[in-house]
Amino acid sequence: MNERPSVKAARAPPRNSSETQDLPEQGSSGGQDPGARASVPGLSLSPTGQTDILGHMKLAIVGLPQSGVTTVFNALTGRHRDPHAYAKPGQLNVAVVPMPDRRVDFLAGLYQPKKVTHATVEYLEVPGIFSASAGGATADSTAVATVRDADAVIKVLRNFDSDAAPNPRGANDPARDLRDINDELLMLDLAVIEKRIARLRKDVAKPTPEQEQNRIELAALERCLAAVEQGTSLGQVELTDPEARSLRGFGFLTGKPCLHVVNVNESDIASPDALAGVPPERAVAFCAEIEDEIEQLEPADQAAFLADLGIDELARDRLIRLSYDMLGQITFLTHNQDEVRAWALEAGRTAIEAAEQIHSDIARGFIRAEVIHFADLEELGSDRQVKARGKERLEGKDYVVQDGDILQIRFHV
Ligand SMILES: Nc1nc2c(ncn2[C@@H]2O[C@H](COP(=O)(O)OP(=O)(O)OP(=O)(O)O)[C@@H](O)[C@H]2O)c(=O)[nH]1
Ligand SMILES: [Mg+2]
Repeated sequence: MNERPSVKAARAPPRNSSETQDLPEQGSSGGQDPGARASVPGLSLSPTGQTDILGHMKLAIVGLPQSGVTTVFNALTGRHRDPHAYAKPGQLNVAVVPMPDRRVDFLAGLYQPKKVTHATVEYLEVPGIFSASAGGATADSTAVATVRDADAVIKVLRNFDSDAAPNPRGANDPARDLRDINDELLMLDLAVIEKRIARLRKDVAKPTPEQEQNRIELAALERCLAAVEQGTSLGQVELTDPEARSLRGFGFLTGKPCLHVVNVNESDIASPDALAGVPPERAVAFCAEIEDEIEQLEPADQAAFLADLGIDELARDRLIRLSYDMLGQITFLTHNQDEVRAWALEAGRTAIEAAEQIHSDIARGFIRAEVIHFADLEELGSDRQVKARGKERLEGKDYVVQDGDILQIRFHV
């Protein structure tokens, strides 16, 4: 039996209804064909053998017991304001949240559409992967499968004090916790690698149609095994394209990009020591209680409040932005009289791929893309001005879409 989850299963069609309805372009009808997303031409692989991100990013939130996983999930998703939706202990929780984007707000103000749709991010709260003592993977298989299916992992690291909820590990030490989490993830990957290698070593000797493929996979896995045995995460293993492809279905936990949320006391939120030794490039100091207070303020008051605390951005927003950057996602925009909409797209994708994201009919009948950059529209104030200054461009199928492009795709079906 093949233990690997299939690539298809790793990328189910989007779950939120707003992604499956309402074309943002004129002249077509019917809902989106979710299957069409799988047929985007020119799919590329990330070096870690991840599947491609079509639709929105899925971010799995994990952490040691009592590190604040549930609190962070609730703050990121606004769940705590709905008592019926409150995440229960031990429960896998999923929420799709809109990605804040001032460009969408600007376009909505300008065009006054009936509907405004932000790009989205999916957060998955994954409880119970790690034991309190670390060292032994006690993971339940559903939780692990959920992380394998995610595009990236958010690791919650405890750095807050609470008499009511003392740290089960004694003193706070987020850098230690991160090491222990990574060790457990390595153990989980190791188990999968060893099992599969044992199988492949038998299969590779057989002259089957899969023999060549088995050889490639075995070579890749042996390199992975060596890395894991040295404590190196699989994201750092160099693989050829065919090797990476052969591994993409495994969803290796240490092969996934990750971000670190250091859950801090309110008084430490702007402290230079807040991250306590966790590498800063991919880390966010987070205090769920303040996040919540600020989110409920008017936008104008939010800025003042943040400045008061000595920070310039909500941790929630920074986290989404970091996730976008880390996963190489950009945003393009569309509008018509009905809807202004932001779409996430992998950097380097072309106009025809953006069209495919919108609707397969639009891609099929693609004639050209009329492109205005958001910065030009913002500066000049109207489409008419942008066109009068010659800043609108006509682009073909192979045009590489840029972050902030506003696309009108002309198509014929
Ligand atoms: N003071 C303070 N308490 C917090 C903070 N974050 C979480 N807590 C408290 O710490 C306890 C654990 O938080 P949870 O969010 O339930 O942590 P968890 O990781 O989901 O815990 P388990 O799922 O039970 O392992 C709760 O009592 C929270 O109220 C924080 O930033 N500051
Ligand atoms: Mg919890």
